[in-house]
Amino acid sequence: MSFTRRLKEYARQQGIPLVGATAAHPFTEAIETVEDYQKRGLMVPFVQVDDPARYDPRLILPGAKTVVAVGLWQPPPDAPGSGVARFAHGYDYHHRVTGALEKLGHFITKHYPNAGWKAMADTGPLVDRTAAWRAGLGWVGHNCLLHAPGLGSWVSLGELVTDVELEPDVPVPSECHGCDACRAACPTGALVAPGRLDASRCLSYLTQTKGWLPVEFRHALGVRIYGCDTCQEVCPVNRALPSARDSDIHIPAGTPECLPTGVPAIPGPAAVLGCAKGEFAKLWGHTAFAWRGRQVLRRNAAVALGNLGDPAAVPVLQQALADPNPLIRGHVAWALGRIGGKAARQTLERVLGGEPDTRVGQEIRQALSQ
Ligand code: B12
Repeated sequence: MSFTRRLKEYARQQGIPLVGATAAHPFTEAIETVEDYQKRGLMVPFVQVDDPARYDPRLILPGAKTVVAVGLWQPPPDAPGSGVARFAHGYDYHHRVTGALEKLGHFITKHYPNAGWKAMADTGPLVDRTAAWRAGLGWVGHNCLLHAPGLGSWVSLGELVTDVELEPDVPVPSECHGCDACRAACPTGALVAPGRLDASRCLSYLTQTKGWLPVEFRHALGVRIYGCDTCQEVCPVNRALPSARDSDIHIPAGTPECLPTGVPAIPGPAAVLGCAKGEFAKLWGHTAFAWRGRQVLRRNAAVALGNLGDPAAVPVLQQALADPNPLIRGHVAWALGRIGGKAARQTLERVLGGEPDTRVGQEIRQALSQ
């Protein structure tokens, strides 16, 4: 058996459902995609698009010959409707995917003691979806997501760059027939063209970004606290997947990096908003949303409570209106305005005179005028 096949066999034994290899050539598809984004005036947030290492594995590891891409399954959440998107449930996928890749790296070292390798899962400069597509893990749909046969787009990606030469895989043919259900369902029309996302309108981006949420998107955010799955949930390829995949995915005991377990259930928005400083890291330090910090999540939770419109949330919002952070007070004021009713209104009127922050004052006045 060739070393490539042994490596793949080992990956499967370790509970890694998707693994493939591609030559460490420049990522021309990603370069073309980014150039098109720039032509359209669309930003790609959180990454440095002009970093040449994003598109060339040889700049990450001198003498690189192969990129090994892996994908880990994102099981359906234990707590559906929590407002947290599927990729962010359970243990942080950055650690799980990197852990899985490191296993493969050690396997390579065992057979080639002088081999060089570097593992990354959204933690290095490379474009993960291009690596996965080239390595034959799946095809890229109109919603920009990589869909793997049998698992759909519910996969977290990462790759390992190595100077060992492995047999390359070939890209799999696309099963996206351009129905555009994803583009039609996007609540803010962020999928401006097939495979092109205006991140500034994307609800996933908005839940992850710092600062004040633009008022025009607050309704559309609904109960989302972190991420958005709408363009994946409506995809007919994802919908055709069997609902429970556990029996199909071989995850042996002792491979915690391949299965998210043991993380406390994500509670509703009231608990997130009320979460004390010391509690946040204790409860959610292991998740993929912890990096964004407590205040952004609390801001989103305030908006979610407003959108739920349940007057039972007024007491928790009243309390948060005394928060030292103006960002929280401002979004809480918006939520109280959206819930409306006598108690919410009286609370807003009571705090208006004493509010020291101009922006929060504006939010309160706007909320009262609703
Ligand atoms: C920035 C970023 C975002 C931004 C912008 C997303 C965007 N569309 O560019 C925001 C915050 C909005 C975001 C949101 C989400 N993200 Co994000 N994000 C990233 C990040 C860090 C970089 C993406 C990037 O470089 N974009 C620029 C363009 C060039 O690259 P790309 O869109 O990733 O890939 C394109 C090219 O590779 C090209 N391409 C690939 N193969 C081919 C083949 C041919 C022939 C051609 C022509 C082109 C082509 O088309 C791809 C699709 O546009 C990656 C991690 C990483 N380091 O790569 C995660 C990543 C893309 N995100 C991921 C996830 C899960 C999400 C969300 C689903 C999270 C959620 N539930 O809320 C949403 C989905 C939004 C969407 N519809 O895309 C996963 C995707 C997994 C998958 N199955 O595809 C990644 C890979 C993280 C990971 N390691 O698992 N994300």
